[in-house]
Amino acid sequence: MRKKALITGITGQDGSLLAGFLLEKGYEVHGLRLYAATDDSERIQAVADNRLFRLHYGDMTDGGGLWRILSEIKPDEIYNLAAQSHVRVSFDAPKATADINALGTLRLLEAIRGLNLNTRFYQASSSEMFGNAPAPQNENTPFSPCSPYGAAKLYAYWIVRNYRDAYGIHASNGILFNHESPLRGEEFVTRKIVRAVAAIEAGRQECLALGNLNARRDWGHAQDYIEGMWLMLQQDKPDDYVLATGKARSVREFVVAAFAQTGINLVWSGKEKDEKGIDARTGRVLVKIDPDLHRPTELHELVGNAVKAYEKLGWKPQLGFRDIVREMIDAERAAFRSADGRDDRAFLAAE
Ligand code: NAP
Ligand code: G4F
Repeated sequence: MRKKALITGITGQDGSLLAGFLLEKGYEVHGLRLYAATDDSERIQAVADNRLFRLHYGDMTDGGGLWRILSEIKPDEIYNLAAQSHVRVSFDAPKATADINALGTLRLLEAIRGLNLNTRFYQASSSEMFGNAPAPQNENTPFSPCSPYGAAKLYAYWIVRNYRDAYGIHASNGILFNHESPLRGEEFVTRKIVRAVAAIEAGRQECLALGNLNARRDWGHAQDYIEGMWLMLQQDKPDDYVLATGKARSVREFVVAAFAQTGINLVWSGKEKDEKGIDARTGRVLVKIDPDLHRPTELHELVGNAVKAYEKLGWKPQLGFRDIVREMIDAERAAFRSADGRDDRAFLAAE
């Protein structure tokens, strides 16, 4: 019997990669797609024509719509990836973030319960839930979120555990640390950096404006993490797992590594808001600080311990920091070289 999966957040980085992964495994893949007046299906172009792929308009804030879609599809597996996923934006839109990320998860679980579906459920939980708990963080680290995004994700995490215990639903939390790819949203720091570096190299941008250079993140590759999500739903028993590489780098290190890919040796001068990243050869200022890009509360260091995922799922990340930077920079440089019209895009330094 062919398995059916429903992916919420299908147009996002992880949703689009997971769709390709599951189609390769022979799944029938359904995607929940938020209506957008401007076409946002670029990431799913590669799978759009597959006869086993189907899109459904829906919104995580619309419980009736989710109920109807689940009753039509009756999926074997649901991957709940839809979210307002930008931490900085969650400070500006805390209620919408909670409605989508926290209550949206509850709406899906309620539909599974109410329809009495035999569906396995994956929840995209986040290392942001740990806040500034001492690193390294694992499944037993106490949570202390320091953003509206983290708090909303923590509600979703606990409601998944509660529905698992109370109603026997096969529901698992993947507590994923930052993971990147060329498909990463343009507002996240890694993609913003590589886009700017390629644009500066092509003479299309003067300078890159950033917020906190000293924040440290455990950056893995999204393709590795997609497989981890799937493995969680193939287990006999539901559980919660951290997926991470175990190594953290600062935003500053990411910037230096990205410029190095284009042959630029970046050196730093000045302090705090006056700090600048300078091309050692030409003296040109390539990076400056924009205090508006700082967050009201910052999460300083995330480093995950994924031993449980290794021992129970056999999961181990294959790609490391250098691979990620290289692949992301190569993709941006290729976009400039290609004559597909992408080179007229605006490179805005806003977050
Ligand atoms: P992403 O690229 O921002 O994708 C989020 C998806 O959610 C998009 O398809 C978006 O649609 C959709 N969405 C937003 N609001 C919605 C709504 N009201 N109803 C239905 N869909 C809605 O995020 P990602 O990086 O792929 O991450 C996937 C999930 O993992 C998210 O839940 C994120 O919070 C979580 N996570 C990510 C990371 C990471 O490092 N990437 C780490 C831990 C956890 P539009 O494109 O139309 O806006
Ligand atoms: O790339 P970021 O926006 O990712 P952040 O906040 O870590 O969140 C991502 O990872 C979470 C998992 O830990 C996910 F749950 C979440 O959905 C998302 O995918 O920022 C990374 C760091 C932050 O410390 C931020 O303050 O980079 C710092 N930063 C410095 N300048 C910047 C900028 N971040 C952004 N987005 N833009 C800047 O200009």
